[in-house]
Amino acid sequence: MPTTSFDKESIKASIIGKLQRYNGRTIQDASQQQIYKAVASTVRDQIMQKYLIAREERKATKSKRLYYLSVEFLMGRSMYCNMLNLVSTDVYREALSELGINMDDVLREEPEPGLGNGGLGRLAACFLDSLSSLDLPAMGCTIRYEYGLFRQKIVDGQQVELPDSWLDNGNTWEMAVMDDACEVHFGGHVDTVEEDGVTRFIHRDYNTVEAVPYDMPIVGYDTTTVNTLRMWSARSPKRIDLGSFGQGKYVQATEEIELAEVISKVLYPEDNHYEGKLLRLKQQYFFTSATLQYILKDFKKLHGNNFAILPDKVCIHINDTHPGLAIPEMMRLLIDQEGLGWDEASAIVQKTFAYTNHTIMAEALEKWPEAMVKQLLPRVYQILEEINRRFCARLWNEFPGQWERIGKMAVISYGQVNIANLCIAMSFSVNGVSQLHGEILKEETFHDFNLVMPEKFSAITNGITHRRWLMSCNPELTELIRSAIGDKWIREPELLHELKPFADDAAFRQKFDEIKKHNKQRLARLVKERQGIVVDPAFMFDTQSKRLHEYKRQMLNALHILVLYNRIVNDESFTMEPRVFFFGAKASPGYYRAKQIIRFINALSSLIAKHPRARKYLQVVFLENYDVSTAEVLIPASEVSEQLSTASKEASGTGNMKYMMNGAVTIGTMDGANVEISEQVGMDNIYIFGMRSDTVRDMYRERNYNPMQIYETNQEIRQAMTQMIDGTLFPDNAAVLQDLYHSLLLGDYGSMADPYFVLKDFGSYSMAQRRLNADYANRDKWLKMAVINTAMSGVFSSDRTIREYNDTIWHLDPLPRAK
Ligand code: 26Q
Repeated sequence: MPTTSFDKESIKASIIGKLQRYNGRTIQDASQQQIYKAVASTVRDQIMQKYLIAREERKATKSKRLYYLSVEFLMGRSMYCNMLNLVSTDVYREALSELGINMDDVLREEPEPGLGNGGLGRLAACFLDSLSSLDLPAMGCTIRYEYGLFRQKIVDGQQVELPDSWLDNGNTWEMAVMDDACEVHFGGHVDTVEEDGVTRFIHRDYNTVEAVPYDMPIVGYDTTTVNTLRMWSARSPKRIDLGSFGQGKYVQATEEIELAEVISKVLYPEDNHYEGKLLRLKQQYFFTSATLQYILKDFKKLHGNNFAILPDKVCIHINDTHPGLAIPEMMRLLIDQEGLGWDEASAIVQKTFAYTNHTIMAEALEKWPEAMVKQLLPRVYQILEEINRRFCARLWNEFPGQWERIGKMAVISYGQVNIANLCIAMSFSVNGVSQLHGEILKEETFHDFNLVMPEKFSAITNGITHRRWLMSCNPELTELIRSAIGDKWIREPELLHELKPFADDAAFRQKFDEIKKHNKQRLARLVKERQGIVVDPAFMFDTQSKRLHEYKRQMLNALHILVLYNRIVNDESFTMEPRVFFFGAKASPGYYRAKQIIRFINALSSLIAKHPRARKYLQVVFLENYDVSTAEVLIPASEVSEQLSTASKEASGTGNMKYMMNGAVTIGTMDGANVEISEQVGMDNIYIFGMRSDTVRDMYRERNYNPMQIYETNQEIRQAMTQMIDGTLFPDNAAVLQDLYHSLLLGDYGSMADPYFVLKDFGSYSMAQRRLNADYANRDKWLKMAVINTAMSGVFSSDRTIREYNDTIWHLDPLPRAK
């Protein structure tokens, strides 16, 4: 149990004092928001005490620090996890209850910083939690978006997007660090001048944007280490000049200010999809340039100008390609600002950067138009050209005369800057996020790179922090585990496997089941409160929650539900275990087909609700606005975890791990980390179906897949498909899903039909579902599976992932623990 000098009485006194001083209120007449702020700032006070010590410690030890650069950090709420890490949540709960305050109400007041789309951003957040908990010195670096991912509402079965203004009431966890504010330059041109025989490059006539950092302390579990998430905010160097008001220049000045500040205004809502937008490029350069300037400034403060040791003191991790411009930016600063030569700078850079790839989806790989980069970042562009020239010369030696191959590997070719190629060429490590993904990177996506530089490639399977995704979101299960196997697993999560024998302990299973029931009731309350929908906790809870994307195949799930509906309606003797299917998914606002899938799911929900017999067995609930906080209620309540991506497409998945840890059984394909999950639990404790990744690859190569054949021979599929467009789902407008229907059967505009093999895998999925349904009816069997899933989930703790990253890539020394 974490220890602290902050006991119950001092917490109480502190809360009362803060309300008095800041708001002039007593607890009785303070608003919920004021109470939240007061409670949060008592937590913050304790963090600050530690933060101070941690900073001193860093100055003294001068140890190597990791900078984890990511355009997304999907942090979720902080207060509960901070309490958990600092003291015990129980002390707070008691203190609040003695003040007549319900802690859960207070926790709900915290706005959730949704500074991420999905998996990649949430992974970054889990990594920060583990880094601090393992005492590894690190700083996360990102953009302080004024608006995070949009809030989703469902209106008439369709997604509507609303802005997420999470900063409206201020952010208790951050502080501006004005000393570290710096300038970022865009546009202009570069002059080359000779000075004493040395060529210098001078950037002129640029536009300046000011970067202001806001730091958020990241506390580890029961440790003195406090790391930082640094969020850069864009500001115009121009202040509104009242003098210009009268001269009519006021509007112009305001426009200029807006142009600068728009850079950190909003998070792009595309997930696994790239669009070459100028503002997005500005965002990426903005935060990487500010970060690199800070890294060098901090390095010089601690180590002077001895840049040769920089790779021993700094490691920069690039979370996917989005922060890739950090590479030429570091070259620029070392050469233009610090006066190093190219070779020296390049050697340092290549020992400092590491890159993780998170997707093999071709449409997500970043390629920027050369002209855009040249105009926006003229000096960086020159550096990219030189990197490219040297890299292509090296490739020419490896593959003489093979222009096409070199063109594909080049940093600049065919009028585009290829950021993934840049990252591979200039990093010392390139890694995938699961075994299978790592293999695909080596064998396919980056095949030619692997021939030339095989030593760079590795795969480290993703993980999730068990502190948030078990201890914080499922306190009852945490207690049950404690009572069975003690506390050691909290620091060494792999020890959760000691729980395995308890799968055969009837009394333990009973308690496990009770807890699941409580969590189902908690979810039922949330659904009732938020959406007015009544769900029966006696039903099986089956969930698919993740971004909406064709490759994730929410369609497979939805079509199967429609088939179940038909079985019930067509055959009076048909029965099944009653089941609620929950969906949680945001669609990128411009992704038409994804939005149609949301319409399909919602129409399905109404269709079932209208049929008296169908609704005895089936219910479909589309949860609005799926975010981290919703996941924290949804996942502990789920019994079935749907992980249906077309094999080879999901790099890892991390939701799959969260469900498993909370005792849900997976039905899924051999894709991403499902492969490792199946290895951990064994094939008897997971429902695997569908084509394997190599078969999928062959099917793409052979180009002879014809879903129409399946449609013609499989009556159940034919009926369900027909219902998509015959008015069954949309009586008033049968054509709503026309495009979706066509994409599955015919393909459009010359593209392949059913490119993610929904129809192809349907039969196998449906069979797996039959087995699952039968097993669920056997309570003992089912609960054993559930317990084994939790017991074997320890390796998916991000602590294991971070240890692997550290042992093989970062080589950071843990900070000593202060007394
Ligand atoms: C790129 C350029 C321009 C605009 C947007 C983007 C962009 C934004 C987000 C590209 C990709 C993403 C997000 C990718 C992502 O979340 N990938 C997921 O990463 C997880 C963590 O490794 C994996 O578990 C998932 O399998 C993978 O899909």
